[in-house]
Amino acid sequence: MKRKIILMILTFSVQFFAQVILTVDFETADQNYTLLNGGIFSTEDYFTRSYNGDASASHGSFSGVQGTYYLAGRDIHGQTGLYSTGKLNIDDINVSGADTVSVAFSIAARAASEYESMSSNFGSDYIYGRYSFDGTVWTKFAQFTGNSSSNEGYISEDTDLDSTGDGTVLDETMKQFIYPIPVTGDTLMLRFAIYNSSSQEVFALDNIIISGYVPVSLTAPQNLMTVSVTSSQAGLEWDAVTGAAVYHIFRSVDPYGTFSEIGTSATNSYTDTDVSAGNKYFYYVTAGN
Ligand SMILES: [Ca+2]
Ligand SMILES: [Ca+2]
Ligand SMILES: [Ca+2]
Repeated sequence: MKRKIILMILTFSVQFFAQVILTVDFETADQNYTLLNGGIFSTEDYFTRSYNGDASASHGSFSGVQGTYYLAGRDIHGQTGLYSTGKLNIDDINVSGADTVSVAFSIAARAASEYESMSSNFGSDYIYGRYSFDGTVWTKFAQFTGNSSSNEGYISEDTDLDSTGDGTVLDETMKQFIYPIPVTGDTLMLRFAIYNSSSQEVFALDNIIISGYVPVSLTAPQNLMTVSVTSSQAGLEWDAVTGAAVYHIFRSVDPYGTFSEIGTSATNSYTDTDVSAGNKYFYYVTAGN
């Protein structure tokens, strides 16, 4: 009986690691952010870091809060000037090396009868996010507003950014939204603008997470070898690769032919049980995550 197994090893694979670049969760005051037009003007009139049970800022309890603190706004429309908007600024976010960035955050809005879309000049209610890499060109990436220019009981995501809400309805439970941002520079700036025009309307924002997707090359698996061979199976092993979460095993009967993936393994070994005596098999293994 003739058994012959010949092995080969292939190359590098490029994978993308998501890594958190910056978090603004409001658990610490003024950490990584600044507020414009912030303050507590009365218990029903504020734009401030707050928490459930805050006696100085009346908003009831929001559920799904990350940690204890969040940013809350009520009746933000003129404490520091006619129709002034509350702004949350996050500057100097170093995204160098990332191909793509995502911005995730949680948002809630208490039900009220006076939410209007941004097409209502005086009663409009909104929260939107913009980004810039150079500080001059700003691109809106997220928006929440009323669904019509007349009073409604809620605001929702404005998925097409046309100033009328049309998507997920906000309520008192924090909901997470995630937006991709194409990287065109090394330093990212974010702005959130919040405006609500009556004392009944309350917004809350929490847990802003900026993540980067960074290309990382995994090294090729080395020293692929057979550790056991019978007439019906071949046991393979190779050196573990740092950062690999899965290995893909490919096989062909012709070294110049088409290799097919015959299986995956979470560890640096694999047993091919689909072999028969008298054949040559060629293998390669790639690392992934
Ligand atoms: Ca928080
Ligand atoms: Ca309103
Ligand atoms: Ca819309």
